[in-house]
Amino acid sequence: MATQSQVSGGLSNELMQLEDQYGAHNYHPIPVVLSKGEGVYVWDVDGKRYYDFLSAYSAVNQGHCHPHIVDTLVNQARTLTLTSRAFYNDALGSYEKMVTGYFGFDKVLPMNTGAEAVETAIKLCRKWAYEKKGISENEATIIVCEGNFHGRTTTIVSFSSDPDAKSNFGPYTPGFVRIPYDDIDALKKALELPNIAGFLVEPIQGEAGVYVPDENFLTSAYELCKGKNVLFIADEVQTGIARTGSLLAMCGNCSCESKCERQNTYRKPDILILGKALSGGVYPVSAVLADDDIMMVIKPGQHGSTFGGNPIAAKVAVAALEVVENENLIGNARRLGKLFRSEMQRIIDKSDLIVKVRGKGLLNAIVVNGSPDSETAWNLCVKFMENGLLAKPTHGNIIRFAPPLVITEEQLLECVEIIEKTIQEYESNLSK
Ligand code: IF1
Repeated sequence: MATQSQVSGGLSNELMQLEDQYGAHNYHPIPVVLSKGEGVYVWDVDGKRYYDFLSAYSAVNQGHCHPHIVDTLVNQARTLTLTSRAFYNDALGSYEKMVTGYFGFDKVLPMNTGAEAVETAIKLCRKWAYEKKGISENEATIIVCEGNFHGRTTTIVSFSSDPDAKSNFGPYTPGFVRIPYDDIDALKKALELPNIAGFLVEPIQGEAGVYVPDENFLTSAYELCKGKNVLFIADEVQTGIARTGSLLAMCGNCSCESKCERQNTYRKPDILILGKALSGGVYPVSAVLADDDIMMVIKPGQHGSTFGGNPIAAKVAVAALEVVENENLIGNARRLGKLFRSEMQRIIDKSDLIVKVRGKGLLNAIVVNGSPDSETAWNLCVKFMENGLLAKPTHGNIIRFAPPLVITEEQLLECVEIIEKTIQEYESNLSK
């Protein structure tokens, strides 16, 4: 007689096989089939509970299925879902007022996915360059960084340095120049090139492996761009919305009480790109924010999207930001991030398997000893899964840890225990 776990284990396998047979193979997921989420927890089809230490790549900062956000979604879904922008709707204007006030910009252009928002920012920057800066048409160049991840559209992968993201998707969109990340001299040199319109940068490089730049990089880069009348474009799709212990990794123009300790180093980007946790992970919502002298170069009919700025997105985004504010996710991410990194360092100091921890707020990563193409990081994540914690390697030997920002200290320390136990078990098996 098959046991419940064998039966449900069969259910997991059956569901994984469905995806394998009928879905494109554009992902290689950790072998777990999730069916429920609440706060920091997710459950698989067998009813086993896990800590979610990926948060859907920082889209679920507010915790899975946050009641305030889900109730807002359901209520609006029962009222009015989509009008297109051919007409006004009664949710968009108040959302636009709230989000521009919250981040300190004149205007917002609402989109859906992060990549759409990045594409919007590129178009905005180019149009501003031709119509305001006077760069000759079709000559605008945008500086980007090695190791960048800004999405997966053809234009965005055109300037990727990752062969997996880029190869065989050509011909590529011209108009981009790549410099090493966190390299002020390289930026200074690139700014001397002709027709430079903008500098597109992640304040912390997430996918590359949670690379936190030198503490003066963003401020110095901002000042250099200002001096050359080049737009500073901050991609905060992954680092924004309290994830790094500030409202923005750019030391956000916090409207929150708990001013970030880097507040005085804040430089307001010319164009700010948000996504992911702007909806708390319940609906695709992204946004591009800028002041009028930039945003108003786009005239009616020159850009848009069917779902951009729909009533559900507008209401959900307001609710998601209310949760950030009311539950002090900025302060929680900052405080528990420091605790997490110190606990990881304690583990590193007595481990040969893990060599480094880095990050800011609750966007962190550990570096596994060994070559980037070893299976160790993947195998360790499978062991984490068996011990009740879900995480996934970014590139090769780097494991990103990004729990929902609603995590408590007690829950975080329980996760540290799971991580420590798993590493110890893994190392002892290696030594056998
Ligand atoms: C995948 C990575 C993370 C982003 C930044 C724009 C976008 C993303 C800084 C585009 C999206 C997602 C995409 C998702 C996995 C995840 C990811 F591993 F791909 F690189 F987070 F690091 N800017 N990142 O991180 O936003 O269009 O996806 O809404 O493609 O596998 P999107």
